[in-house]
Amino acid sequence: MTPASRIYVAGHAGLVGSAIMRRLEREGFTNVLTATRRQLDLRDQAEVSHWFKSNRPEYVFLVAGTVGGIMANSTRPAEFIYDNLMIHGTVVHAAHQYDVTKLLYLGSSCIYPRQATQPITEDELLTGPLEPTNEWYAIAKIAGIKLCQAYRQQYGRDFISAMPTNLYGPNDNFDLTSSHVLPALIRKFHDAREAGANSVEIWGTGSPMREFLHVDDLADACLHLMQHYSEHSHINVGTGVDLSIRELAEKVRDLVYPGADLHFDTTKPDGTPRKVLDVSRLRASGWEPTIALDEGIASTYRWFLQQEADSAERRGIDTIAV
Ligand code: GFB
Repeated sequence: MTPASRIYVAGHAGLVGSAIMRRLEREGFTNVLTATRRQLDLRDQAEVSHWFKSNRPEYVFLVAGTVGGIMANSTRPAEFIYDNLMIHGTVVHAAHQYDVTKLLYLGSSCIYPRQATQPITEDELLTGPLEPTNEWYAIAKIAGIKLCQAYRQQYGRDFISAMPTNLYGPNDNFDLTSSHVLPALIRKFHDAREAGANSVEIWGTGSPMREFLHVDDLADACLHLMQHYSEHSHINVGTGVDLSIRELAEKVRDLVYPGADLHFDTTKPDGTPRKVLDVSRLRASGWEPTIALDEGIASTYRWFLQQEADSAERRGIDTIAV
């Protein structure tokens, strides 16, 4: 990639896409292409092919999709499988039709079997049954990997896949019905503090183990892989370090609302018991994360507070205008 390369970020407004946009801007890339949902329905091959024909991107970050936490995944299976299958198919196919130089597709660590050997190496893919709470999303994400490999094999395309662990950071979704655990915990402890509540409800038993990567680290890894990785196999992106949901909740509690009690709601699902990635292949390629979890949670909470303040200010202005 050169500073003038035409780079398309599919999904630029999301958690990952917005982090890639910040990173590209910081690096001085001047020709970054985006399209809003209203301008381009990524599930529609005719629209996507037309957009590629008109805009001719040379590099594509395919980070668009319908995403969400354990509850959204288990209650909206049709959206999760259909939207993601279609988006992966249309964008990969158009990238081939219009001769994209390189495409980076982003999957998810939920592609691996529920009982995968930990830490999970790339070779664990398709070695056992998936976790039921996210199998629809996982099937679509696995199809995305296979699409890249098929176009690579049949047409010699430089399409690569990266599998990130659980992500968090600015622009995350803090809506409790659809969010992942980390933004949900920030929202819950914050709201409990505002309401003066004594305890906060945590879903499940608190024993599942998860690994968390700050999205700015992920964006950095994506640029690194776009520039230095060109293999048939997908590659894991994470820290290689995990902690229990209870430990995570305690961290967020200590930062946001010290003294609050944790109440575990065991009627809610735990999901996969453990999901920590083996990141030796990524490390061997010369990349390491730099944002420690405590620091990342603190900066994400500062971002969240700023959003809350901005939206309160907007509501105030609206009230005056009315
Ligand atoms: O982040 P999360 O929704 O997704 O949940 P997964 C992680 C763990 O946190 C689960 C627990 O054991 C949840 O039960 N948890 C505790 C909570 N309190 C909460 C809460 O208030 N909200 C949420 N959301 N969780 C996702 C997949 O799995 O991982 C996606 O569903 C995707 O497909 C993503 O792959 C990376 O880690 O279980």
